[in-house]
Amino acid sequence: MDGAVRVIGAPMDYGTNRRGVDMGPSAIRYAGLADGLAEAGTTPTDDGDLVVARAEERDPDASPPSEGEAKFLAEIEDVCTRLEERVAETIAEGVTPLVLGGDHSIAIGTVGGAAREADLGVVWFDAHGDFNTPETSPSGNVHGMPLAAILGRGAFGGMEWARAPGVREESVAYVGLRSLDDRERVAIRDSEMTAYTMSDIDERGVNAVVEDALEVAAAGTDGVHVSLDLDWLDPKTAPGVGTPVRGGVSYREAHSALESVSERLGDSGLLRSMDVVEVNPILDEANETATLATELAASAFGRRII
Ligand code: 5AB
Ligand code: MN
Ligand code: MN
Ligand code: MN
Repeated sequence: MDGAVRVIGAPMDYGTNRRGVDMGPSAIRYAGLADGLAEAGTTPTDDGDLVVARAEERDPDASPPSEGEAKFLAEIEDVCTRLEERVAETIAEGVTPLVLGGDHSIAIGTVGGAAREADLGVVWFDAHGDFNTPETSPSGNVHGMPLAAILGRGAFGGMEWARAPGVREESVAYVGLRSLDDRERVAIRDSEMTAYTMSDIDERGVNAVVEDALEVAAAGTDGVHVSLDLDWLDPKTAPGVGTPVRGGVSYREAHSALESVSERLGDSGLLRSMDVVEVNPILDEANETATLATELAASAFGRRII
């Protein structure tokens, strides 16, 4: 893909209880991200990382979350609000933002920025639905809630910073779901989103499913945000994630899927933004998952073998 890509690191782990995803941006860069993006034909620049305080630096007097509350929500609001600004500025300059997580709650900021003054479609590559609300979450972890936040579900309906009015439910498509909580499953079924599960990939093959998901997200929108949670892949291929679920896509299927992204969106300029999240170097094996994240981002931006 021609064009400028700006890497933005969001080293945040407030949204999960497995510490270590805050090191994701470093690990992904170290795995050769800039070279991969250049090989894809883009002109990459690196905007560095957002400043995110470690959980240990948090005010010890702050009250812990109680039942039905999202953990670290004020901290996540602070980071996502700043990220949203950076993403919106980047797009306004005609540059495509590639945001490195961090846990998946950073997508609230990325999508918020990308959906500013635009109708945005979203393709969500994930084992999980990330559609819990503070009321339905079994864990209180906000990385299981970003899509509900973006769409203003439950308590998020009253949180201006979290909602992205430019995203309509019918423009959101999941690819590869295989782990949903009970109330989350009902909420997804009752929503206007399109949900392709691993069974759909088994039956139809990954390319057909991804084509359809991209069609859903691109129809009637100004561009598409691609959110890649590394736990979308099988844990044998991507071991460095905090919430692994077996039965995910293979190395080749993942590459093929992200190559479809660049084919369908890259040439037409419809890839508006992307985030790569949930890489946890503490749980990884020799930076394997970060390397995979790097390769998949390069595929999404158009890297080919020949
Ligand atoms: B991820 C779970 N549904 O809400 C919850 O990795 C897991 O961003 C969420 O997809 C996984 O805590 C969040 C049980
Ligand atoms: Mn996720
Ligand atoms: Mn996930
Ligand atoms: Mn917002």
